[in-house]
Amino acid sequence: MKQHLFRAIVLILILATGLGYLVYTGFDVFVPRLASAEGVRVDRLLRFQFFLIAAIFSLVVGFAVYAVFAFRRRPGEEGEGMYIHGHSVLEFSWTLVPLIIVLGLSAVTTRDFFWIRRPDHDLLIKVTGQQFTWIFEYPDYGIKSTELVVPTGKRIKFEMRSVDVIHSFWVPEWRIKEDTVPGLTTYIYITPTEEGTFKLRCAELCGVGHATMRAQVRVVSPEEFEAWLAEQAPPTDPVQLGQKLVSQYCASCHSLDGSKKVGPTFLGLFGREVTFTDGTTATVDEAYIQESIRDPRAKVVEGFQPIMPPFGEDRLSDEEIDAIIAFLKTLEK
Ligand code: HEC
Ligand SMILES: [Cu+2]
Repeated sequence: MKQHLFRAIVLILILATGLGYLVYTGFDVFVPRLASAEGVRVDRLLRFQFFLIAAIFSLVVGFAVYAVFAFRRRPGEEGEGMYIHGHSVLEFSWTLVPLIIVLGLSAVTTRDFFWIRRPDHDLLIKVTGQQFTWIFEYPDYGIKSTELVVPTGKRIKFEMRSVDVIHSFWVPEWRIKEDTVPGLTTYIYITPTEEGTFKLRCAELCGVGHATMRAQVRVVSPEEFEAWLAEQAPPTDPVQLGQKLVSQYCASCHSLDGSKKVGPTFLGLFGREVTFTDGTTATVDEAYIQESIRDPRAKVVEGFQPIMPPFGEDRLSDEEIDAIIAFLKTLEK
């Protein structure tokens, strides 16, 4: 009996060492590189759990595999093996030990969770999820952008909204993910630690354009960030402003080159004859464009789904709509 136990334990130790080594070297291969201060806690927990899983897996599988070979039925053996009932020490320990492990893990996780979400920040960025783009607003600087540019070493509060369906804000290198939910304001805190270019992905299936709902994330030094802010002041020329707004709010569904996306192309829009789903027609003019933006469901263009979100005063001012119209007029065929 002692000899069996000894052999099984040796097998378990070998298995655990091998798996532990795999976790140790494989972590950086399978998990994207880490680029935020908050993510350090996430990785620490994850790594610890992987080691724990490797140890428990080795214990269970080690005994099982050993038993299959050591206690197999040999030629000439008859009948069934021995039945053993009740072993208080074993039963208490396999109940108590996992309980203590799980409670311990939840305590550490809770501590890290509240540390990651502690309410203090150096920079506020408002994120809007919209089918199928991301819009970033820097309220302290009066800037809106479709590219997310952030400085290293500053703790950023991302305040998130959705104008249509549920989306999810996810930069894998930052580790922390949060849904944007219509009617709710959600938030996360991130302190980027690594400069570079990353990809923000929508991690919630949100419609036909979900796969393209990405945004470029550029993490730069605080000095470069200041320089970027200075460049972002909104253009005063209406056509340029309109072009910028269209690329921010509309280009995910409307092309500028004649190709068909989720919505009709903007090329040659002004003056075009359109037919609606109810069979009526109209010629595109200022008033029609204005209405299409504020209340897209009023008239739905034939051959398209009525999925365009209405843009109220809170998202586009009358002046901004005028600028968009000024830009659309330049897109003649
Ligand atoms: C989620 C996708 C989506 C976004 C974002 C979007 N649209 Fe649309 N848009 C559509 C679809 C689909 C239609 C056609 C169906 C309809 O008429 O509602 C449409 C129709 C239109 C029309 C009528 C076109 C025609 O040929 O008569 C105009 C004008 C328009 N959109 C302007 C805009 C502007 C300006 C923006 C940005 C401020 C914008 N849209 C953002 C999907 C979108
Ligand atoms: Cu999405």
